[in-house]
Amino acid sequence: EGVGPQEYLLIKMAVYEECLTGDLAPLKGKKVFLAAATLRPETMYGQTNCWILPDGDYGAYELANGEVLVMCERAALNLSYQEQFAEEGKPKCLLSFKGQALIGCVVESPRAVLKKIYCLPMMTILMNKGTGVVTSVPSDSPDDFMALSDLKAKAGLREKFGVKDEWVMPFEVVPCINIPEFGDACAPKVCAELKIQSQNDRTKLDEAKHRTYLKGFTDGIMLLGEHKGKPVKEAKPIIRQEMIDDKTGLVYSE
Ligand code: A2H
Repeated sequence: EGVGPQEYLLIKMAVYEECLTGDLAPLKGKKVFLAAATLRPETMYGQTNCWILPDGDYGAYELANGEVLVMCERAALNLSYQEQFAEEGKPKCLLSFKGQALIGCVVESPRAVLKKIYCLPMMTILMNKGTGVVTSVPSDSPDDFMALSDLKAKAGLREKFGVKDEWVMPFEVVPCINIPEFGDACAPKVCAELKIQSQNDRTKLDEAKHRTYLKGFTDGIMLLGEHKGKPVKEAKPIIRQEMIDDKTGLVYSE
């Protein structure tokens, strides 16, 4: 984070047709994707779920090619200047809704080993950054690991947001990168070392992020996928480009 623009890859998570009901019913028949902004495309093998802010404002925006992307309005406006939409500065919004409408939705996400990815609530999503949609890789992201741990540990939290046990309880981290200092899943390791209590433990989570983020890049080795065995610093730009080429990822700057 700094003064310059941040360049993300938007991961196109395809919404299962049967989830386009209720508030989302007007989107039936469209190809709908949740657009998750990430800086770590090489971790996509380890996705376990997708994070949404229940109270956040989201929209479904139609691209020039007819596909529909779900994100916050600010991101859609930014993206409209980046050649994805029919009209620059005027992203076409088909539907607006609160994040809660997406909770329990199932998506299929590129590169993920798990085929069914559930949308779950995360309280710490910032709507002024990225798209407001975050893909969860609890093996390598301390924030993701703690948000998943909170949902598993707190029945009241699941109940509050209408989260069924079976959307959460079966899911464990999917190790996708080895870091010699931390083993096959750095986030749970560092969260335990720092005795992090919840997703709201901001100071410690920032420390955990600092301990793991750079190391994943400099020392990490891929454990899954076509680039298994390669160092992350070699595989990361290749995976990023492969996802752009096969259109499962979109470059997005803000
Ligand atoms: B990262 P930066 Cl495995 N609110 O992707 C909160 N967090 C958000 C967000 C938002 N609106 N938009 C994106 N993010 C997350 C993977 C990942 C990420 C791993 C490890 C570390 C990591 C899987 N989640 O980020 O503030 C997204 O999570 C640590 C920095 O722009 C995105 O990349 O630097 C990252 O934060 C972008 O954060």
